[in-house]
Amino acid sequence: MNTHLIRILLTGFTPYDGATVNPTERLMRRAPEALADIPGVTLRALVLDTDYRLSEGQFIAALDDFRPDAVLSFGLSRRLDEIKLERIAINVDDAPLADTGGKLRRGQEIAAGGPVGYRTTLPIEAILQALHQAGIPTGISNHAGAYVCNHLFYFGLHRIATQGLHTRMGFIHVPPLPEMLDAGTERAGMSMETLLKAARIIIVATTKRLDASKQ
Ligand code: PCA
Repeated sequence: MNTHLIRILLTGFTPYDGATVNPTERLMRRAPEALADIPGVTLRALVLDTDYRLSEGQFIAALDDFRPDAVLSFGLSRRLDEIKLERIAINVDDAPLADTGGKLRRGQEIAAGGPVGYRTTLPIEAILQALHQAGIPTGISNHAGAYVCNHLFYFGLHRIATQGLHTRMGFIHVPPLPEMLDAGTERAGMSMETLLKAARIIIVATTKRLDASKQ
């Protein structure tokens, strides 16, 4: 029997841009209990500040302390109606919106002289298929924006690469919760129950790939 537990770090973000809710923060609060029964996995869930600088230190602390086999980072994208599995992180901070610390970044490199981009190290095609099989609206995206989510995605992959770690990492953007949408909208949003179900499927698909690559 394989008694090795796969260590998965889940991250989400605090509300930003004047909102009071970020579904990914709520997902982090619910996940440890709701997803505690996934066999072979030990989980840690972390809420990061939506702040370029603070999120880096918070991420490094968890990476060093927990030493995850995989990091699944979640963030909100208010315009989405489906989950987006991000394929590429880019080496640029460039958003018209300041972070929650009040910092505005335009056209700035994340890692000076670092590669222009990194590809996700999650099996996103397998994850996409598993989510579709469960009837959860999902797509693949080639651009995670250039705000704090892409920042964390790039920063994390760069850190993992430069430290020579085997940790896999990917980023998942999620739609707003139904209650975050304007009254009368035709959009559905995505419920916390669906988000939890999706997180479970993503964890299981990632774990399968990690198991396979160890044999
Ligand atoms: N979404 C933002 C940052 C935090 C979050 O949940 C983004 O897409 O960059």
